[in-house]
Amino acid sequence: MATRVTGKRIALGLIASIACCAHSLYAAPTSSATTAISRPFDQPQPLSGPGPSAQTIKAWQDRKFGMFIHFGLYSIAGGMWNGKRVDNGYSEQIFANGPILAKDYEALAKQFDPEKFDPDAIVALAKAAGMKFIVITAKHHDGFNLFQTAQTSYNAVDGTPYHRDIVKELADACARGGLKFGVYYSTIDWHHPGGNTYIEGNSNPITSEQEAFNVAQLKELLGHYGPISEIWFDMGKPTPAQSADFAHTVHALQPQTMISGRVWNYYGDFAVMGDNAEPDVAMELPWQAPASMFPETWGYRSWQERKDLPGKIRENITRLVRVVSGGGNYILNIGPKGDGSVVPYEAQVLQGIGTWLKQSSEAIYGTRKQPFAALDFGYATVGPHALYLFVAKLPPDHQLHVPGLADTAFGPAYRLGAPESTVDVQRDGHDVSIALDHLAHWPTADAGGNIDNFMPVVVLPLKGPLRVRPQMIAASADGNFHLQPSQAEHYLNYNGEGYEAPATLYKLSWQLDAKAADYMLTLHYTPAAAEAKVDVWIDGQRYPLRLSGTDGASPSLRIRRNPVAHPYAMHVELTPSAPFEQGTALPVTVQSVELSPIP
Ligand code: H79
Repeated sequence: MATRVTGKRIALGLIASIACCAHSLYAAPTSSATTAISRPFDQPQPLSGPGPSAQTIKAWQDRKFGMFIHFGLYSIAGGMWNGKRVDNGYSEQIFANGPILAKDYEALAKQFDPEKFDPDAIVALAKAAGMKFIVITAKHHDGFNLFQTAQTSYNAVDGTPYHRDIVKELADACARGGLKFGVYYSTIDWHHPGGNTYIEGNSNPITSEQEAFNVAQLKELLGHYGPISEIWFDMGKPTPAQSADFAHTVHALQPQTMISGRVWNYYGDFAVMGDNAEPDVAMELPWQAPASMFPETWGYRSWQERKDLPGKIRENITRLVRVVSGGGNYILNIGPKGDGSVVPYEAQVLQGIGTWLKQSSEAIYGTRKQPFAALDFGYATVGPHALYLFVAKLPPDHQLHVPGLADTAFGPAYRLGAPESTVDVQRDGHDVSIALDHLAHWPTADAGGNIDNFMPVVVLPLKGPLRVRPQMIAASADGNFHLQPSQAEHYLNYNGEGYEAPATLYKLSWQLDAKAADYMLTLHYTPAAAEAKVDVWIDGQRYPLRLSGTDGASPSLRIRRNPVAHPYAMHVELTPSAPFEQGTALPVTVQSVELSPIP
């Protein structure tokens, strides 16, 4: 039988000198190469090297909504070449999609003179939209640079009639306007001598010469433009050493810059979903969902059909709310025209979102993810003093049913923005419900084009701690549990070896309606050649397990429930042996976890 080891003993054993680590789930830095933060032991630890502080990460997460700008030479082409539409792939990639000869594409630089590019107006638009940060394409795959770089004259200052540093001007405008500023940086370069043009998925290997070029540019970007709140690495298929090189270059100059997961090989400070994708599993680490106005393009496309403005506003409010309710950050793109002007339709979408956000801001910024697996009426977030319910779909009985909240004390509920009309929260078994018809300001009819009435928010003021009884798995009649992976919450590692690499599983988590205090636990797994080590966590207590590999069943483990730490459910988790770094996958394929009570 495996020995029982407490998390506290592990933490103290590893780093005896750190006094802050007495909590059983918290890890100290695990090696001499320090990381800026450590996370609870049942979560992946950041890879080594300096990085953003816990405070920076929290502030980044609290911003929730930002602007992406795709702007470059491709904006002049606008999805057209030689008078014809180029419709295979994104318009910012027209160089490769055309395909266009390098000398012909380069000639666009002589036309680059975006006289209508107005950084202060863009900042004002972002603020009107409720956005808290802006990220612009300093360099996209075409290799053209919006900033002055000593590495090549192929940049807005030295290679165009515009002669101005767009990155600098936007950085300054963000500073004036109080927005955080970040840069997008593609590590591939179709224009680089000897570089590849398009290969499948833009998963280009990075030559060591390209790596050196990128590092030199990163030093410029992190050195010359003030604080960079995030750097949005994108694409390519760097080696782990190259990802580390890029990340370490950034953090050596600005440890507080949040690095996107698309630096790959798990070196990011936040995970990035696929283009226009959202996760379908629970997330516990910082993450962001990147979105374009239309999935077909990020760069300006002159012939894009832009219809149904109210629908586009509603779509983006819904995406924002869904992402924020999952604890993420939503970054929505605009693709200005070649002259630098913002497409009116895109400005109107942002203004529409801003109108909605003005009345709903309390329920978005600075909130935490919803503590429920799913809600039939929509989404939720948790603020310091309230639970916020976003009503995407009016339930037929006009009541909002929220599971597992019977032990939370609430003040009277009201519609956000209309606190004068209230309704008491009803207790309903383990659940609570709110009768919307008792609210004077409830929109009874379909919101239609009226954004003010779209996705209304109900506030449940908290009068004490939020206590959520999770959805629990019941024991069979004999008190045993037979836990399947399909019943578990899955936690995934994103942004491994490039865009096409699938996310890997690092944690399974079950909530059990356990009646006994002590159980024998056995893990069943698909036999494999190698030995493996995993940790079982019971109510926050770590139990290491050594798996022979060949057996398919673990030694049995005596475990004990901790109802003080987890009053409702017994929380069972499986992770790689702690501490484990970002990117570490569970070393075995789990078939089931069996628990039987010990009388
Ligand atoms: O800058 C934007 C894209 O140009 C860049 N990422 C965003 C933020 C990007 N470069 N390469 N890729 C994304 C690879 C993505 C490929 C795919 Fe697709 C996206 C495959 C399916 C969706 C492109 C669009 C190919 C088919 C449709």
